[in-house]
Amino acid sequence: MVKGTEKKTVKIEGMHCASCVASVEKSLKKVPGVVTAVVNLATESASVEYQPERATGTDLKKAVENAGFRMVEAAVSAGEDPMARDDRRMKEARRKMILAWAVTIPIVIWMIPTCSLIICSWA
Ligand SMILES: [Cu+2]
Repeated sequence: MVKGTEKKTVKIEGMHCASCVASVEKSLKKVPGVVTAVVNLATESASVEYQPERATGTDLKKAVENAGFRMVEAAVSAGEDPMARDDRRMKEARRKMILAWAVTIPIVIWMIPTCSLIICSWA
């Protein structure tokens, strides 16, 4: 991965075969700033790694259109890579754990003297 690049997955419409895939890839790779472009026919998507200061989403879109296809801005946005998603999930889990402890600890603290008091009064 080249430093300072961004990865984007976009949906490509209108591809039918391997030669369509090849022409989309070729066209995307010709865009200045695009480092790699991998097109997947089965999912009708393209993973593009590019330098955001040199290539924009519009450039990519134009390249796809020049090849004779349509590019749809995918639901998978640039910021939502799997790593970020995992990180968010972990923070959420940690928050839940802290909340659980915040509820449990006072109960435990309250229980200890109460328990020992009862046991003591029985003894
Ligand atoms: Cu084709």
